[in-house]
Amino acid sequence: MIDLDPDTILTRYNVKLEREMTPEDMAAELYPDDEVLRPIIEAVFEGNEDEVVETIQDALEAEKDPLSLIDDALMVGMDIVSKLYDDGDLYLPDVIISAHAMKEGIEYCKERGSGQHEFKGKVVSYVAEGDMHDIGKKIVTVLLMANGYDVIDLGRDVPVSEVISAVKREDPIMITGTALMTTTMYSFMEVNDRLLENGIMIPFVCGGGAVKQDFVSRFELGVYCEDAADVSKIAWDILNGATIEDLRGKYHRH
Ligand code: B12
Repeated sequence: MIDLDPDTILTRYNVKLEREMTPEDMAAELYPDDEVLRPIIEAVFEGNEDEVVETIQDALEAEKDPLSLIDDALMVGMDIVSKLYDDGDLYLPDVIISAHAMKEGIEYCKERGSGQHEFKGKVVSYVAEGDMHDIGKKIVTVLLMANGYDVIDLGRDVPVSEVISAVKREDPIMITGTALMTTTMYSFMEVNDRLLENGIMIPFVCGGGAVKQDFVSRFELGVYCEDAADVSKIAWDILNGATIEDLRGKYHRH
């Protein structure tokens, strides 16, 4: 018989087995009273892209500013989804569906607004050269987007030179790299060296099945993180002045 620790299972899948309220009821308690914003927030929570656009149209008719709807409604909806996910009351696919609805809404608002929406910061995300495994990277990018970051998603099997060009062009606050194979993760070292050659000293946060802390600690810019949910916390720490050493101190296991 396999000796399973139930606590491990609950943590790993991030879902509670028993709950007294449905996620919808929990979300309803967090919705604001504003009768124009609330329907947009609910549509994001439900992950209904068409309804997100329709409710934004209603808000625009009620003279709301399109760009302000990004922070005041779309992000609020996503914050509720993130909170319930962090508490183990929603599944990851729920987060992804809501993030898509939010993204649709952001595009719609940006097309109709004048000026620029302010994201918290920009992050370049990619999967190592030669590696087709991109499910983890998708989770990382969705969680960053959900927390208000502008994600430049380079996709999978990304050559080192492309990562360096993107970083030079986009000037992000950090990079996230994913590798699922022991053969592909070595390209992280090359990225690290090329960044240093170019005088770029931003945190290079690495994760994915094959990657281990000992390996990432071997290159100067590397920060290891196992849990995708921590990437937005790391980004926030960077915005608040955390150095690579600080991040290693906080997120590495000792
Ligand atoms: C699905 C899968 C595939 C799919 C990939 C589909 C896709 N679009 O991603 C397909 C079928 C294409 C595939 C192909 C291959 N695969 Co494959 N595949 C897997 C499998 C079963 C699951 C991987 C996965 O998606 N896990 C779920 C995701 C969510 O996990 P994750 O990426 O690690 O991400 C999590 C964390 O690591 C973290 N995370 C991820 N990135 C980051 C980044 C940061 C910054 C942070 C903080 C966190 C973080 O967040 C996520 C959530 O917790 C694994 C076996 C396994 N059980 O792991 C083998 C596995 C990864 N594959 C393997 C191999 C060998 C291959 C092939 C070479 C097989 C072949 N002979 O053709 C090819 C390689 C193709 C290529 N060049 O990449 C090996 C790798 C062995 C190794 N260590 O090198 C594995 C381990 C299977 C095995 N046991 O042999 N594969």
